[in-house]
Amino acid sequence: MSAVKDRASTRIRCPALLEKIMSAEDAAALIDTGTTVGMSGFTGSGYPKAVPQALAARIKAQHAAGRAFRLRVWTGASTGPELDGALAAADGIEFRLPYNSDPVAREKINSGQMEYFDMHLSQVAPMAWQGFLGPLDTALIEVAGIAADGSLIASSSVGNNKTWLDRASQVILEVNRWQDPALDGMHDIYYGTALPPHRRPIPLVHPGDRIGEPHLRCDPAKIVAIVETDAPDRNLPFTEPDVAARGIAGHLLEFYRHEVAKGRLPATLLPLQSGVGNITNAVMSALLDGPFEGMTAFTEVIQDGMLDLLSAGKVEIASATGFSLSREAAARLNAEMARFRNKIILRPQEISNHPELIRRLGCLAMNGLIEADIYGNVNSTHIMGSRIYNGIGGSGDFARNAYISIFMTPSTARGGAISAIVPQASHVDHITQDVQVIVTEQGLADLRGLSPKQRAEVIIANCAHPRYRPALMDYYTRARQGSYGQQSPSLLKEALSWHQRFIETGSMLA
Ligand code: 0RQ
Repeated sequence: MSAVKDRASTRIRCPALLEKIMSAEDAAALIDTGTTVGMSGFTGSGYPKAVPQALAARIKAQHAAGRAFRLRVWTGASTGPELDGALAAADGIEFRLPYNSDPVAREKINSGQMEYFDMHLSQVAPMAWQGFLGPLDTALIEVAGIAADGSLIASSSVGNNKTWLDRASQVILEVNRWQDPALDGMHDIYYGTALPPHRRPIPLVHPGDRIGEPHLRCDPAKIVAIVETDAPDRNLPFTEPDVAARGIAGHLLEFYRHEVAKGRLPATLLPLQSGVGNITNAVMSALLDGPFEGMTAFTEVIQDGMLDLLSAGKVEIASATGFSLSREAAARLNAEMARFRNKIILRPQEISNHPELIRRLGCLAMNGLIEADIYGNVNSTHIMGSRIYNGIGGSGDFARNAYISIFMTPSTARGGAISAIVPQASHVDHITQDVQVIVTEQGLADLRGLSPKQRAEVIIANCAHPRYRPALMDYYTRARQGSYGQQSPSLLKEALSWHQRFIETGSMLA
């Protein structure tokens, strides 16, 4: 035990807390069936890694003994296989919120074995405070260390940790020695949020503003267990942008150049928000080679491409709530932490995604989509209208409030069997009013100021794949003749027939 304490003491500087150190199995035993656990973690960073696996083992043993054991799980956003994957595989999650990208959990959701509440990421903490989500029993939070005064040094993501620590009846901490100790000082935890009618303006007017405290507060009396870990975040391999992603990035850069030339954007652009994935990395690479200097980012996640932009000095400061890096980029971040430390600020997700701040700063929102219809309604979440892919994440927070809301996608999916541009979206996350620009490798549709019919013509002409363009034009032309109304012409019996054809034949092509 004393050896454990000695090892821990470099990261756990508060002597009074050393006696709380225990094994992951002992900590997992403190979590009961039927309770709600608020976990740290955002897009694969800063999530607890040991206790969820011990919990999964406990759940399996309980199930084998014929006893029910399921939890309600709240997170920041997606976590990793050691958390969502392990608990879902053990059939231990009864209900989960918000964003998920774990394939095992996705399968449980789509087969009806797990309830999933997909919500805007900025709304999770406020709704927890408003009491809309029910009580929170346990906060299970990864930290990079514990300061001498008992305050917590957050890990590689902040997510909803502040709220979980404040709201939970008991707290379990994982102190992960893999996380770089130099993360200390990178976080900005704002404690000024309140419930209406006591809300005040959030005093942030630039992505680089610090408005809070470097550490998370935590009532030591609530800490029931501290578990030491030494395990990496889920660092996915970097995928080189493909031809379509590079094409999309090219069109977008051209659009930004044009907007600057027209005087509608400053030469430094406006704070960038970028979603996750291959296309975003391509856009970041294009920005690296592009003409814009002195940029900033007000976004959710720092990806490899953003690190390159920071490193090159093209982006001066990036505000986010967590990292989502490849293994190589994570190693680079750790090696050069001293340099990046002053250029990156990690905030609670209710601040990184706050509508008030996104609107004030005038963010350029760049997100992926699954499908868009000819009128510019966007589906970011559901395959064929009913199967969840990931979730809305922060895309809605940014899309509605951005200076320009941009959605990007390859024009086809599944080897060309699916058109990303369809007569009618099979599910809508972003209504046409929240979508100003759509970009595919075919081209860019600037929808600002256009009526639905004008939008349809531009989207079909500029964004649809040539293989699907004639069929879309044919549908639209007939809808203009046979529709019940002419504001957004549609043929109700036919509008979703492309999706039905895919389900029946494996292709949207007739
Ligand atoms: O399926 O995984 O089975 O191969 O959808 O598609 O092309 O790899 O796209 O990784 O850029 O993700 C919208 C999902 C795009 C993402 C979405 C299938 C395709 C593939 C993924 P497979 P790609 P990307 C910041 C902002 C919501 C959250 C968000 C997302 C899979 O951007 O989750 O924006 N967005 N958050 O085959 C059927 C179509 C399809 C399709 C693609 N039209 N029909 N399947 N696919 N288009 C981050 C956070 O909020 C945390």
